[in-house]
Amino acid sequence: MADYFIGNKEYFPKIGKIKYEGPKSDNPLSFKYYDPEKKVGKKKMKDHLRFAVAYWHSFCADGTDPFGSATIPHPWNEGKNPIEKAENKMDAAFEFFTKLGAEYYAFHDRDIAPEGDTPAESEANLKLLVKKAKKLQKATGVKLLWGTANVFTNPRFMNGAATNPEFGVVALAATQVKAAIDATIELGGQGYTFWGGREGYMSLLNTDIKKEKDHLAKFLTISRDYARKNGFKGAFYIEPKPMEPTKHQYDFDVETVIGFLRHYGLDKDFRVNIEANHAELANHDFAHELETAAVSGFFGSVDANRGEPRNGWDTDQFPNNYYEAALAMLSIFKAGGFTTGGLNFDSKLRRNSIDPADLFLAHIGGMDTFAVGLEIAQRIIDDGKIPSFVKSRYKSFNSGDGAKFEKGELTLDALAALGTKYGKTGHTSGKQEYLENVLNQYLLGL
Ligand code: XUL
Ligand code: CO
Repeated sequence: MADYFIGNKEYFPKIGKIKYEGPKSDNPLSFKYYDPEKKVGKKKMKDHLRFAVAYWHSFCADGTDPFGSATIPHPWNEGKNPIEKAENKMDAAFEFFTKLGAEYYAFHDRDIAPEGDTPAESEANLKLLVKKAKKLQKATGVKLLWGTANVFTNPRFMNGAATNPEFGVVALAATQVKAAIDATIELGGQGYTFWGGREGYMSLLNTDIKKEKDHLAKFLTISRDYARKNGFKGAFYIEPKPMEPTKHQYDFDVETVIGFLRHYGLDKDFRVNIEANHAELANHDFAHELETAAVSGFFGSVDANRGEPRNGWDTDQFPNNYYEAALAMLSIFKAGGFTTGGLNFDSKLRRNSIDPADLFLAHIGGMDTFAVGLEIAQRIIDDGKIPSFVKSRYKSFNSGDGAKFEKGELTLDALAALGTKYGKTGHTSGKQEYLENVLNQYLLGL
């Protein structure tokens, strides 16, 4: 066990390296489906899935909810001062990543380092912890999927960060974003995420939407320029979410974000980081958001979690739905798979999951779910029934007048004349139930 911790203290002493033991294993602390080295199609499972642990949920969130205080013990919070606590937390985090076998992690500036009294002090704290993270990354081989800045928790951001009506707050947000970009570059991060938590509005009575969106675009443009100038080669992600905490967020869903990026000329550098629970809040399927990004070339990364459909807020539960994961992986395949991105568990334990093992069990369940999803998606492609059905559904555009229409060679007059000639057509079944049965057959035949 000692092989898997590198700090001064072992934080999960009863838990060793999590191994693949197969679906028949009775050991809860083992993978039933996720077999990192197993080849699926052309790549190993671990290289398809690129799992990341979200620092904020796993090491900062303590079960607090609007009605009650912390329930989940965090032994790493013992320390003489905020810096020592942050160092302990980081030791615990890397012990966890390594024992779990997640090759990536993601953080906000404030997750890894405490805020100081001034921007300069905050930046110095961050630099200190980045130095430690660099050492731990080197010692463990764990890599940074993406970094970001928390510009939504501090009360100063109550009216927004980049979209704040007060210029001073926009400038203060810049101190954090600049330092978080520096940290991401220093740690070899493969992406940098912007989740516009408070970039939206609560009431139109006090809001100038045009100004706020212009400011957001300006802020993103200069952040990109700064990062590129300083050698950042990774992807920038916008993470869509329709609401919560604001009533309406500007990055509502994937289609909205794509329109925004194109309008402001940011479409070359920015991609989307799609979160399952956010898709649900926008009244979309997770796969709808992935597919929308895939077909437009905007697919970047994924925040893997699930919501509770009957609650209607961002419950950030660990994913456990094989059906949804299979459809998600199929859309990810259509996007060509991950390049800079990965599956980041933006998921948190329930308030009453307070055993140290629960954090492992939750991630094991999420990883197994996507391993199954991956196998099913590969099966859909290899078997070919579903993709070839979709292809044949559009075959009337492959030649003749249909092909002419696609090439823009038919005027509306000409098209209407053809319609008159065709007369009665269009009575072809969409076969949805058949296709759903095929998908179920793959799932049941695991
Ligand atoms: C909030 C959310 C964030 C982002 C990063 O809903 O998803 O944790 O992923 O700021
Ligand atoms: Co997220």
